[in-house]
Amino acid sequence: MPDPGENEYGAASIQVLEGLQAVRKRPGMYIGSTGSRGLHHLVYEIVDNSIDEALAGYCDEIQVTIHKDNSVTVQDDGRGIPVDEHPKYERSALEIVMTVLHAGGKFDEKVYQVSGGLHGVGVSVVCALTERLEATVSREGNIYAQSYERGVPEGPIEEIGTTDETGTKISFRPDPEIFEDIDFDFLTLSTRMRELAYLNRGLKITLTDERNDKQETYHAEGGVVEFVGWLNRNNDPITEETVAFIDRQEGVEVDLALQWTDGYNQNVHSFVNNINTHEGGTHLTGFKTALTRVMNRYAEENGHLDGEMTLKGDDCREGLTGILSVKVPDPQFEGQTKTRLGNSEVKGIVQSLTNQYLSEWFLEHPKSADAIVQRAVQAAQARIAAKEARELTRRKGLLESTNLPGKLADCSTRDPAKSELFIVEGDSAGGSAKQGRERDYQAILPLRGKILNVQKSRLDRALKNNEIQALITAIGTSIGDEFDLENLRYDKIILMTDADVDGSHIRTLLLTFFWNHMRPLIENGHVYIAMPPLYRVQKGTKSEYVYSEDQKDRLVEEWGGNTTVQRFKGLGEMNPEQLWETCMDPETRSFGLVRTEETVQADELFNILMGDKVTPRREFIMDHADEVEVLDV
Ligand code: 28G
Repeated sequence: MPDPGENEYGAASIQVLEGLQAVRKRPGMYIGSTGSRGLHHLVYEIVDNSIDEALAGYCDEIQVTIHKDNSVTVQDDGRGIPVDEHPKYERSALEIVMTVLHAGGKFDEKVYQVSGGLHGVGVSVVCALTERLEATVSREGNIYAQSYERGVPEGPIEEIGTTDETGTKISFRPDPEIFEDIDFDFLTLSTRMRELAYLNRGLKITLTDERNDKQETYHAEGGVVEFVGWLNRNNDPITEETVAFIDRQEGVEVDLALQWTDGYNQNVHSFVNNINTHEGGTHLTGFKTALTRVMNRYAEENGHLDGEMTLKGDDCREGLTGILSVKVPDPQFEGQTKTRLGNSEVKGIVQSLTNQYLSEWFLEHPKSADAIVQRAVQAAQARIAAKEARELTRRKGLLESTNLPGKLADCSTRDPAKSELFIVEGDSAGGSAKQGRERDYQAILPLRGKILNVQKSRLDRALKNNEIQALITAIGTSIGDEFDLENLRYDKIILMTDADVDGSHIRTLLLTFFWNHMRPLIENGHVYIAMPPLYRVQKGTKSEYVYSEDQKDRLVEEWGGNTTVQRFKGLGEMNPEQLWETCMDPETRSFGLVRTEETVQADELFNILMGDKVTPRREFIMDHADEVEVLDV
């Protein structure tokens, strides 16, 4: 062993080990978390490298495989990571990429740097956080391989065969010492792989799950146009054609596709260098400004506007499904989650290109343009009607928390940080919850029957619905533009519905309402789902609540004869004490937090669950029954 520090090799070794230690000691600093997000991020990080190779024009197929032991293999048909020896460090380029922190950034001249969010931390970070990683490179006629254990090479790079193909294959198993759980979720990975295929036209991505023999291939020659078509597959578009263009100005590539539907939601997603810019940014602002201007100009010139009326941005985007994907050489990401583009020059570029292409498209497709603009005019009329309805409601004081709904059993504390609101399905469960609760900090709002499906109606109608009014008043934040988290009256809002089909429908209706009109509640982690048990199994003095059929059968078998099984058909069948124990007592209750970081996935889900078409909904629920659960909690 050479004296560390004596030569470049020794110095480099120390640097590598220090880097490795740093990553393993504080993994969250590099991949965001050691939970499910961080885990999936390992795959994204590796796939990003294949995508870079595709963007460089050398790779057109990526295969991702989840193996039975939760190891994952990613394979591409690019040029293969270089393997030549670095003269100074006496090791291969492959080894440097795999073991030196940020090696990528230093000597890489990527066309599009991915420095946003957590992306682009480098393969070495993944290597350090895996139990074992195997890299196989095919290039210049040979196959090379090297393996690493928790980031440390098991041996030197070896030539293991010959080939006439080129590419890179990386297999790894996440380190269970680092991650809370190493189970990969097919829906999470497939959503991202599909998105990547749509964002990088022509690229073929295959995702295989060997745990249950699932396989999906994503390949879109039409790019974002097909993305929009896919997002709208369960909607009714008002025009057959999709508005689309792709162009580049001052090194910035802009790729846009738009299609309006007869629904009421905006479903526009923006991306920078393949990263979903959840918080928007200059590119989105440029697009929105141009869209509003072009539509107003067209409406004006073609006599669609009465009197003083102008179309606001939201009018123009009602029912719009769109993808804006830009590629920026040196992106500046800002915002809480580093998903807002800050580069000021991008605004003008997107605005001028959108302006130019959209105006042209409207001229060439007058029928479609008329339909699109008339739709926006209707939205503007409805907006004005909704404003009047809201003012009326406000005059009556219906949305103010000074006018709390009669059926709310409020808690006594006035400290929102300590308060919890249980939204309970049905009066009978509401009664039990009122008896069982800790009235000091727990409030109960019983809801009767089903609330209005807000996905199918505009806000003016929603506001006339009693259950919705009660909900808004009790929560205190108001809705939409007037939403203010400061006025939130409860830190935790807990949806407590029956563990059956109706219960899950009501839960989804409530979630849809929150998603559409009080989104920050979900984004800031204030919404929870109570998980009531299905059975209570008892033998003598011992008893246990169980949450599935399987679990019940197992327990009955394990405990043997003389067990009694109580089945809860709904919350209403639990007595106050049982309800307290299972759903309300902070010491014993089981909850799921509603999280929706994947907004494409979330919009999609709400759309399918609450939209007009019944068949896709049924199919979706059947196909993804367990994932709907996972997504909900
Ligand atoms: C399968 C899982 C993940 C990759 C490549 C290809 C090259 C490369 C990767 O270069 C940086 C830049 C040039 C030395 C580049 C091959 C140029 C020529 C590449 C991947 C350092 C690394 N030939 N494919 N990196 N080079 N696929 N897939 O990681 O100077 S990473």
